[in-house]
Amino acid sequence: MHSKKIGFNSRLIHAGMFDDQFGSATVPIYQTSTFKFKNADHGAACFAGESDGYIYTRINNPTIDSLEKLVTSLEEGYKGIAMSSGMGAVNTIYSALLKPGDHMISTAAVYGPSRVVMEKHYSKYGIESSYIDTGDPDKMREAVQPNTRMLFIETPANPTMDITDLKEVVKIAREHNLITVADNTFCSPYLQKPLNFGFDIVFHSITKFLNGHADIVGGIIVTREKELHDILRPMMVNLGCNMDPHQAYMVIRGLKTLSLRMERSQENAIKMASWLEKHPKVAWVKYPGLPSHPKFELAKKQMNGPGAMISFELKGGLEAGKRLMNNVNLCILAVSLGGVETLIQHPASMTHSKMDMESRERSGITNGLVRLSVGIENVEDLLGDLDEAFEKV
Ligand code: LCS
Repeated sequence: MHSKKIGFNSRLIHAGMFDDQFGSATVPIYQTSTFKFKNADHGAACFAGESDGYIYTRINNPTIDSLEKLVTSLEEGYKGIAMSSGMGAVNTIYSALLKPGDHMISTAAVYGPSRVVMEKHYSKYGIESSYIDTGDPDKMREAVQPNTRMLFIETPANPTMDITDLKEVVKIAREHNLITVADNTFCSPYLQKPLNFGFDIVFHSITKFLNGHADIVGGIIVTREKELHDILRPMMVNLGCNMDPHQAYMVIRGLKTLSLRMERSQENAIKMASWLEKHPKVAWVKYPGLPSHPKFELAKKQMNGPGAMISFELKGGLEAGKRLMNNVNLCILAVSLGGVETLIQHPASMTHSKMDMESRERSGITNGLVRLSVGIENVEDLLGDLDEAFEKV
């Protein structure tokens, strides 16, 4: 069932379902690498795309199909392509849609590996890229070159929480005939649907809010039109970054509670962001739900809520960051995000510690920056944990 007529919450439960032979009320796991053809002609028809029969799990699989249909329905797109990871999605997009001599414009604070793989590896094949403040449409226009082919946006960006105006991106892309790609990992389709703004491609690290339980790694791409899907899908198959059926089942299960999880995490995040903003050891808080966020009004327009990700800057810099990390108990000191458990991390001493300070600061990763992915625990317990940890800072 892929119906836009039923509501978002109903789609979370039903949009991935299909009629299996035993009438299972949940999507069955087809844990197989390969599928039996009825005969040689059937095999030939499957390969020719003239039959929708299954062939081989790297190419297609009913459980993975279900997840693809489900997320496509949530993002209101044409079709989905599930992946082994969010980076699988990034690489499928880069390698399928960019060729030597092309140029890509990307958000300056884009997820680190999305930039590293482009600058270190795709550059070897003559693909150029610029990393700019995509929150400023004038800067985006200035960055467009005759060979620009793609605008690759992450909003809110990880971990700076910078917000890009989706409508402006599409406007600029249409002026210059560019492909638009949105990393929607921080929002999930519960909060933001870039395809409805005219984006060509939306993708996720499914590891995060979509799965929501910090127990699998995966990714998914959804396109608005058939044309790009037909280019991206064979690239995923040939790169071999397919999802596994069991992994797809886990995500389908996790997705059922996406709205409930997002609502509860967001409720906690709103309280925590306000608490942090008043804390004497905090220099500033960047959360789309606070009027102090530079794009507060835009966030209200293009997101259905401020979400569950908060960044804040400690007055005490690097040392304060380490101390806070070493003294939390309930908040888990770990990378990743978007699960039911609250995670805290300090990019300068953890994920970005290998970057020199100047480049880090240029990307907005300041010494005292802390990122919180707020979960669904009792908020008073989370605040109590932070309060105790702050005392040691
Ligand atoms: N895009 C964003 C915005 C991400 O946050 C991540 C992972 C990815 C893409 C890549 O997805 P993956 O391959 O890991 O499924 N973000 C992580 C983070 O912030 N900490 O650990 C991973």
